[in-house]
Amino acid sequence: MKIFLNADHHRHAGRQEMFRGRMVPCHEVPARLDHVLAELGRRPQGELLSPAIGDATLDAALARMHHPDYLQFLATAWADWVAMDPANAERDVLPSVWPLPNRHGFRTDTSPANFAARLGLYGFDAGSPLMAGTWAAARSGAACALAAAGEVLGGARSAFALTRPPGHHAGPDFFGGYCFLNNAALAAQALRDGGHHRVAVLDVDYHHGNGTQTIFYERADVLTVSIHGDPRTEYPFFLGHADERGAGAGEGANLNLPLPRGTGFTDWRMALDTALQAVTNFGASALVVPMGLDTFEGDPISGFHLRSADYATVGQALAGAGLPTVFTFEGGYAVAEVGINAVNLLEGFGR
Ligand code: Q9C
Ligand code: ZN
Repeated sequence: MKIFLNADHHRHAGRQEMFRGRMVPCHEVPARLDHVLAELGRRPQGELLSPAIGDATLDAALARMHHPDYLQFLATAWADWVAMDPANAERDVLPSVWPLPNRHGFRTDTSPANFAARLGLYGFDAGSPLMAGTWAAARSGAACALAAAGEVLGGARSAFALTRPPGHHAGPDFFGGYCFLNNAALAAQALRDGGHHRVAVLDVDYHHGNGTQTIFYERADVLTVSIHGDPRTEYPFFLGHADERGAGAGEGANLNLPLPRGTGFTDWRMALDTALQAVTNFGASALVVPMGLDTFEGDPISGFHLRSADYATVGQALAGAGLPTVFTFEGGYAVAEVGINAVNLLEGFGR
């Protein structure tokens, strides 16, 4: 399969994230992608390419998945942060104050002028640092997702957007969970625009794909399915429950398969079969797989127990859907093993 590599990914390199009241080193580090690349060097799965997507095409695609005010916020966030105080340039951007919705006096139509307040409008956690290169890195990553979709539209069986920061937690107007632009959603929309009438997104990351679900929640043409740690105990906590089935025209076009922390491959694999059956029942003609490898037993921030060899089985099962497939690189924080696990999955899927 063709692999679209985000050559700008190093420009997004967070230093610290807030965790339980203190700053800890970031989990979502450039070395993650470098390990995938190194493993692809040992076990090549296809040609490595740079995306050839013009700025105007990219901007148009971004504007369809994200709100213009949010994109504008991301584009100028670093400059606005430094403008607050030149000393801020020494530190990454993190929100620390949020509006409480549904409280008397809260109005979404008032836009605060203070940058710290605007940051809290768009960012939903204090664990997703943004820095000088985030916008450039995220944009190039979005281009990788569009290029991968283009490859599949051109007749390829599969393509892989090898990029970071990841994307599945990014919604129409929010960032969080280390994600800024929703690469999987961009790929799914590109597949729709390219002529696939029904597209499915099957998210296998440990964390619920709250951004992707939100983007497509009221749409009948894109099925979103996610297998993830039960949000009652697992991040992102506030979305991802089994009773969220879509709304309006999208009623029935969202399927959440939450599993308890501690789930091993036997039960996870059964959920995957349920997910694949839903994709088949939906009648999708193309598939997007946000490929998180944080279901791995050695993942430092997650709670499933998949082993490295299991990812080949996952790849084989995904191939069984028989659909042209775009993969996007999402989570997976056991840095030394993430390359092996990713390539096992791709190898299991086949070229
Ligand atoms: N500090 C993805 O896998 N932090 N995002 C959880 C530990 C957020 C994961 C609490 C985890 C986000 C793409
Ligand atoms: Zn994750």
